[in-house]
Amino acid sequence: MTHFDVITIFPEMFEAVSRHGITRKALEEKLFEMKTWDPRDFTTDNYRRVDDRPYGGGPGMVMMAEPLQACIEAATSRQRAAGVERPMVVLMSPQGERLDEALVRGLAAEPGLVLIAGRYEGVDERVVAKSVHREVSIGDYVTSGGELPAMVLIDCLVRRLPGSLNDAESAAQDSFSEGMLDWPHYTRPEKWSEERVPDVLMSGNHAAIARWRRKQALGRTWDRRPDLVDEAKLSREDRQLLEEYRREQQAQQQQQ
Ligand code: 9D3
Repeated sequence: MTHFDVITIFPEMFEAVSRHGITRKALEEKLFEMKTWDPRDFTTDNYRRVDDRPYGGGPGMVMMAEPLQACIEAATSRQRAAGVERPMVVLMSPQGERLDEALVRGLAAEPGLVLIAGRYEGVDERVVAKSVHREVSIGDYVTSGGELPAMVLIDCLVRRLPGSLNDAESAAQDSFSEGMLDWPHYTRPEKWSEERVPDVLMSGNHAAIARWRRKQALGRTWDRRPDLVDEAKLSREDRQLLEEYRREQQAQQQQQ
């Protein structure tokens, strides 16, 4: 069981995780648990303030230390009570380490995560120094808060939990194509808008289908994301497939 405690002033947003799809099913099957904590519930003033102006001036607001710290402590206490000895506190932040599958794998080894999803310009740095173990960004673009990034991380972690995908094959396939883009997919009808499904997929020849798919995956990765392909590290078969893909592409372009 993985424990997620999420600190957010918009707990309803996390219904995107708890009420839909694979994550909903995994939650129902108790493969993980998720609890949200609202810093507003840890305020002591009449206005339930969680943000204030930045010292030094400038635009935007900063999440105040006190309610946030109280929230982190409540969340980590709950995790310890649930048997997580050292809950890892992760701040979702544009300044964080960029999320990729290697980082997902690393975080998947943690029995419990306390995720802080911030709003405003940022959180008081003294809380970061005192209580945050890691900072994670989902990429070099700006979202309106840490909630969507936190949900991206939770989703990536939950789908890898054993029993999470209805299809054990999907997981095996993910590893077959690890570090590569997908091959093209087709379903019925066989002919649509004057376009037919590639013959090999209709052949029933499973070895030929697997070979074609791997060739397409390699070729498309090479075309679209050359940064993901280290040609020196490819097996002889894969180099052969990539070579075939390029020849076929050239032949096709000459036809047009
Ligand atoms: C120049 C100041 N901005 C930093 C890029 C301020 C700012 C904008 C947006 C501060 C926080 C946010 C809200 N986003 C996140 O908290 C966030 C985020 C993101 O914007 N992109 C990618 N990953 C993440 S993780 C958290």
